[in-house]
Amino acid sequence: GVEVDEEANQSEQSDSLVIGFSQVGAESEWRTANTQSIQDAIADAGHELQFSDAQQQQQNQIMAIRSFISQGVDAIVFSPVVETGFETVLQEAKDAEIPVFLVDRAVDIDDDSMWVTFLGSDFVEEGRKAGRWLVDELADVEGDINIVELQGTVGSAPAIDRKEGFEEIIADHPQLTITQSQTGNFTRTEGKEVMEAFLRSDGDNIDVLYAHNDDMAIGAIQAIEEYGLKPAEDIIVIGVDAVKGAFEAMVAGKMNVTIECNPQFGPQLVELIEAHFAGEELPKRIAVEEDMFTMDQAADLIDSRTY
Ligand code: GYE
Repeated sequence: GVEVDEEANQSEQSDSLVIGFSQVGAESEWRTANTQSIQDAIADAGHELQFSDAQQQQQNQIMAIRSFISQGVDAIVFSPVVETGFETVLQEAKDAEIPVFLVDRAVDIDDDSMWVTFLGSDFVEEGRKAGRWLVDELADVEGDINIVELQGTVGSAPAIDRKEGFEEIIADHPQLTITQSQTGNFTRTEGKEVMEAFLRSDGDNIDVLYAHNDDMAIGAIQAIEEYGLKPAEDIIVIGVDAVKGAFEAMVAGKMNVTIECNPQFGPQLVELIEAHFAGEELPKRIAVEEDMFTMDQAADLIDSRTY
């Protein structure tokens, strides 16, 4: 007969965690890559995942977290669609003694005892990188520069912070002005629609598009072409994320730069969860490291990109 090592079996079982993950949605290439990375990492580590897609609706996230609590999951992973309005449900998780791991997006809550750690990118710094790149690019250009901005989801950490970081840099350069700014909700469709509206109202005076993510930039590129202008030539196009679609647009000469925001932190997240259950004290804030890529680097790098 087959000898079964009961003890090894048992300890493997008790190490396996049930993890509830309340994800923002499936609004962008970034998000799809992020979901994949977290799903894979949890499966590879032998844990069980309860996955819930909120379709960018806060109400759905509150319901999902309540259902994780009533199921008694071991840990909750939570990427909040917006920064505010989650105090009550996070308090409920805390009362139920279920550790919460914030990922990707932050909440605007002072009491950081409601989560174990926050693992995500520095969105303000991403906004600054976009601003610095533009200031550099336009160093020799004289006269006023009109910038239109496609904001991410209203009230979300990346929309608030990417705006703040970018504005901080251009504030020192009075010739740079944001003339129109609206949300495109991080999607291609809305990015295109809002860019069409920007072009209709002031098409011949737009010098730069700053989009809070690549998907909106890609939608906007289509709007610019349909309007009869050349993206990246007539209008400088800046995106954030560094997804494949942005590399394709840069290789095609239609986009100037993308600021990296790395979604592939699934393995790092699983390490943190396991460290927590092993009794380790974790820092409250853990940053994901990232870079930025321009049009002239795109062809060399596109094949090495993993998202
Ligand atoms: O940049 C955007 C996505 O929260 C960092 O959400 C994330 C942002 C990402 O929809 O593409």
